[in-house]
Amino acid sequence: MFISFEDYLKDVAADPSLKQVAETIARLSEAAIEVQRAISVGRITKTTHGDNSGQNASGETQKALDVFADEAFLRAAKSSHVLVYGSEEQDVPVVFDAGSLALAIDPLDGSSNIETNISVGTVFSLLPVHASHKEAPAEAFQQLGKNQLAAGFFIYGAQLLLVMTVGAGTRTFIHIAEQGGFFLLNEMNIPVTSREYSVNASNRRYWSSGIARYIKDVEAGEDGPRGRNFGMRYVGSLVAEAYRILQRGGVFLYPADQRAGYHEGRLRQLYEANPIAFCIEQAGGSATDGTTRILNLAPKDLHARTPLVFGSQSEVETIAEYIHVRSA
Ligand code: AHM
Ligand code: MG
Repeated sequence: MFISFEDYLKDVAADPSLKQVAETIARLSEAAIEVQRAISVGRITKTTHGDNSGQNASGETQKALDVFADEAFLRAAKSSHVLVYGSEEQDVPVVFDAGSLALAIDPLDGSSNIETNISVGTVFSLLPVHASHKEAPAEAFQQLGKNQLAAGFFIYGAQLLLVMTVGAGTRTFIHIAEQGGFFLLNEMNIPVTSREYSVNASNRRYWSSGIARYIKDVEAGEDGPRGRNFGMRYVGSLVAEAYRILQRGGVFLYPADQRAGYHEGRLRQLYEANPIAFCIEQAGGSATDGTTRILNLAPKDLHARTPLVFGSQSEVETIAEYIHVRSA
């Protein structure tokens, strides 16, 4: 028998400290269905596809679908228990009238893949707003990632999936339109060891010596110091890489590099690294900035970046050893 998302959320809401979290995630899932519908019709609707709409806070070009997704999740946040909404597509956090939660969100991750029919997604993180944040709610984003109450991501791909955690394991739900909702698909469990890595190797010449040596050694396969063959997969959509790793193990790296603007890597701490790290850890994996646990990193501002390494525990540890050895 299938367990519906509704029933699962009822269980979550039985814990009074998570009731508002459960209700908020239910609203986010409705917004995700809206976004999935917009994606599925492609260029037929000009309001959601194609034309660039401007620039986001990081100076990156916004696509129409970035803006559409941001508006859909902003409405969902406003009509649930979110007091402050911090989005990749908004320069500064948006504060509503009432609520007990801070939502950090990348409304449309991997948007460079939209036209190519490759999976894109939405990544979200829910933090508590404490009494001490009431005067300046955006300060709720200054908490460590380990304070997250819930985190997850939607994947708009061959299937509409929701991967999420409230700190008691990581689960995947699949949307079945004919049945009118999401249903539990899997409890995720990342294998400890792996033979698959994921990195944008075109940046090799900008990497630190530790990262370059790690990749050189996995590429050397059974003839090299690692003594076994590895495969490589890189989609360019964080949600797709994260889900593949949750399913079958592996390791993902987006390290810092020497390009201007990449000295802290590419991915954003609050709405990419933190939520992915929470889901990965809750599935038995690890997530670091190369050496330090992501969920213990001192928070910087809303749009700050961090190097990100996550996946099978033993491989994440091996990468930290390469970084330590090379910088020693
Ligand atoms: P975005 O939020 O602007 O879409 O950027 C994040 C994306 C991730 O999905 C992906 O892991 C990474 O950027 C790919 O970067 P690159 O094209 O440098 O390999
Ligand atoms: Mg993103």
